Amino acid sequence: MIKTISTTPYGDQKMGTAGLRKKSQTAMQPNYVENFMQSIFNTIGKLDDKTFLVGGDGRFYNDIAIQKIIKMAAANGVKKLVIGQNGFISTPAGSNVILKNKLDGGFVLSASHNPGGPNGDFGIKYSNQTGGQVPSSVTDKIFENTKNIKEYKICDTADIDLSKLGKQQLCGMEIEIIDPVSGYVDMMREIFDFEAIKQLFAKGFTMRFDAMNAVTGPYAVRIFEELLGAAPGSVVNAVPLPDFGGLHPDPNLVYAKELVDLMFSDNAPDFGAANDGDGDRNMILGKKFFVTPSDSLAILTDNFHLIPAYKNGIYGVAKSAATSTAVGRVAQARNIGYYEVPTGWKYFVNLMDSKRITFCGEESFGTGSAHIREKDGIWAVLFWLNIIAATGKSVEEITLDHWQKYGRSYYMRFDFDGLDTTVADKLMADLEAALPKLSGKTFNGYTVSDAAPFIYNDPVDGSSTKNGLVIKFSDGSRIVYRLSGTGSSGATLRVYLEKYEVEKLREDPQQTLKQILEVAMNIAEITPRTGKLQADVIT
Ligand code: G16
Repeated sequence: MIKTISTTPYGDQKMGTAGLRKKSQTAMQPNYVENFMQSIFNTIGKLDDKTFLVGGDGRFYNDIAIQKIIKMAAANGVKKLVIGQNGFISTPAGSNVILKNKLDGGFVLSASHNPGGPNGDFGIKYSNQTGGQVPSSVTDKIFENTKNIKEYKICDTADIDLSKLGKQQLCGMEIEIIDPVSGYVDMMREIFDFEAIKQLFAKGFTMRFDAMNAVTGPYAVRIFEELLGAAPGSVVNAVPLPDFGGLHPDPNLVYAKELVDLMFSDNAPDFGAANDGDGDRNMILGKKFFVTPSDSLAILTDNFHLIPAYKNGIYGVAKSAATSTAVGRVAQARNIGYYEVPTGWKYFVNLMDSKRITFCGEESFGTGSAHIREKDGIWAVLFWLNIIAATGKSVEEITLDHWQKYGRSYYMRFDFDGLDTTVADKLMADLEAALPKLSGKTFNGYTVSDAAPFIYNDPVDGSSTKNGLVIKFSDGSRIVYRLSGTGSSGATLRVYLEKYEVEKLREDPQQTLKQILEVAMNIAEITPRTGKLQADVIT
């Protein structure tokens, strides 16, 4: 039943910030998924003692791609696959399955927060035994393999029934279908004070969780409504759909519009949250109040002692370079380790494995801890609920307390989408070349104190990574420029702005950052080079 099929390479199968992300139509080309998966199997080498996880966020084409992966794994001699029932698993739940069961890695089929459907995006995230996504040294080898691939192996059988829990066999490979929700729920119960949160809801606390028709719906209904007692209907858009019901499952102020409109209305519940397509991102809202992901990381870190799993202490904390410096002030005050890494959760994995950090987070709506090796949307929501239950304070009060204690980093991200890749690459290259000449110069009253590419030297494996360009000003303000690594076509220029204030704590961020935005646009010549007068998406 095992067949070897001839194929020809595609030249575009390089993984980005988090796995392979492509237009669904690209991924549906003949042998596209097969070439990519065979290249991974070729790169791993010996497979007869390996067990992998397979699952995904339920998006369009996952059902077909998962069957291909199962049949190819069997034909390549993989020992066993552990598969989420009906092909579903969230990215954090998948990381937990890999770690708890000591698997050799896994494949989560998701393009994360990107839209789904025939005209949306498809993706594959590949993790190793750490439960985190493989480092660039491995993705580089896989890419090389994709460029030379000549054949792939597949077990020529009917599709596997993924609805029945339990074990079956395929071409000599063992398959185990698992419930994707229960193990994750057990882990959350071990970390947080479910009793305290239950009492909070029993006293009439209200919440709205928007699952955005993506993978977290079943997890959220089970945890928030069934176990913690949030009112039925608190979780909305709770049924995962292949096209996310037309939603763009990116939990931010722009795309989670329905939730944002409710939370800024007079009918707002006490607490609002959303997760993304595969459940690793989160957005936190209070009544008429938004918490930036950078502030959220700082606030969670400062309140670690309120959470049962962390109350005896944490190792340290890390953020991506583009994320605001708010958490750095907490790390200093708490005297814990503090690290800055390139954008991409995979860069946190060595720091967690070597017990240098417990918490980490990014401006791109990701927060997490060393309980797994991926960011974790529901974990962040539970962390906030646990703080609220322990302090009796609202989201706004908790955040204000934090700013009063540490000052506030006004922070926003401006995305210039759909750029020609040549134009975007040249903009970045020219800007990098110009950085050395910027030091000491003053723009709109802001004097440059330092301007350089961000370079990360991993303290564990010694690898060095360059990602983004950072301009620092003498008052502590910063501009960071980088190109997104998660798009499926063209280029997106991200411009991250930050200004630190200790007294003016309740200003409008857009007003506060207006002048630095002008500086950022001018220094990088964004309008003349791209034709864009303003950003397409502001978060
Ligand atoms: C991925 C990575 C994150 C990164 C984000 C944005 O998230 O795991 O670490 O911050 O992409 O990357 P970029 O700015 O390159 O688009 P996800 O949720 O898409 O897997």
